[in-house]
Amino acid sequence: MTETGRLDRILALEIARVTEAAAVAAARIRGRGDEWEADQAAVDAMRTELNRLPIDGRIVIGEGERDDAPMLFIGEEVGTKKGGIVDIALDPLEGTTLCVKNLPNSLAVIAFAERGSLLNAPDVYMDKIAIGPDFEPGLVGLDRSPADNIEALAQAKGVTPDRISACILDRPRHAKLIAEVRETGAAIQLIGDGDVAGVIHTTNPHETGVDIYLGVGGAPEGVLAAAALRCIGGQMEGRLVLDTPEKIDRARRMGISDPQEIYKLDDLAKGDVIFAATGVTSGNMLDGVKFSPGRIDTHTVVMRSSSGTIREIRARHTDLAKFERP
Ligand code: VTB
Repeated sequence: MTETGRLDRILALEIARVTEAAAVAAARIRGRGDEWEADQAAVDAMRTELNRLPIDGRIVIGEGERDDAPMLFIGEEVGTKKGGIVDIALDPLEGTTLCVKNLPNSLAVIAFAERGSLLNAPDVYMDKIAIGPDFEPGLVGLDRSPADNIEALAQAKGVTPDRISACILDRPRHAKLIAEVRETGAAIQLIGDGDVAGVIHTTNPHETGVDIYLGVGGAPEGVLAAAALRCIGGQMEGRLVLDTPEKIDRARRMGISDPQEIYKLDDLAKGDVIFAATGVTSGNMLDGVKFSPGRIDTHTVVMRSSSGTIREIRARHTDLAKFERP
């Protein structure tokens, strides 16, 4: 952190190297069906790059708890230690299945935040709702029915509900939600995986066709998506799904006392946040990694909450040795 208590501005460029490296490593295994290998390649590459950064970093949202995740586990310290103190949320390969099936919208994702400003979420499910910027605060919420939320959004947009499109993960657990949304007349974009992208897509309905994100996905992905919305604008709420005593206990040990709490965007990610994502497979926000002889192209978005700047970095890499495993 700088004297002003904010994240060092230089990190807003350095962060791109981290997601680029993870995306390139994962993209080499794209379409090959091996989820474990794709994940491992992305994790290794991200970790190597993180450890080159001049930060004193601590992972708060990572690959899992230490025993289940050999690397980039919650609590792991990364960076050279010769720099600012940051908390880190990461998913080296968000949408692993998408990557190994070569389907759209798998991403390498990371967020840096001031210490203590990201929700320390256990690796459980989270019920989520998100819409883009420019709506009155509290327009939609998890305390209301899907139909009420769709109708409120339609009214605010000056359209009928059949002009609204919701993005929902295609899972049996969402059968009721899907039926309720369809009942309103709204369309649904069902996605196989990748709800970080799904939430971010609400911020640009013109390009993505997504007005609202609804449903239950991973809590870590919820915190990452919130970090992005803090930078772009938009509204989001999340509620952890703590449906067993064991999960309630795990959450309590991570400092969560009310298992029913509805978290607003600022509860999920507050303070200064820098977010970066590099496309692994092409999607409607980012192009995937492109390989050609002697050259690799990557497409990254980097955003910062304190300035609201959104940078797209299309990089053409010709020194390919930097992507070789150490
Ligand atoms: C979502 C999605 C992820 O997990 O969070 C999902 O965004 C939720 O878990 O890409 P289930 O697969 O158990 O429904 C992913 O699909 C994978 O991390």
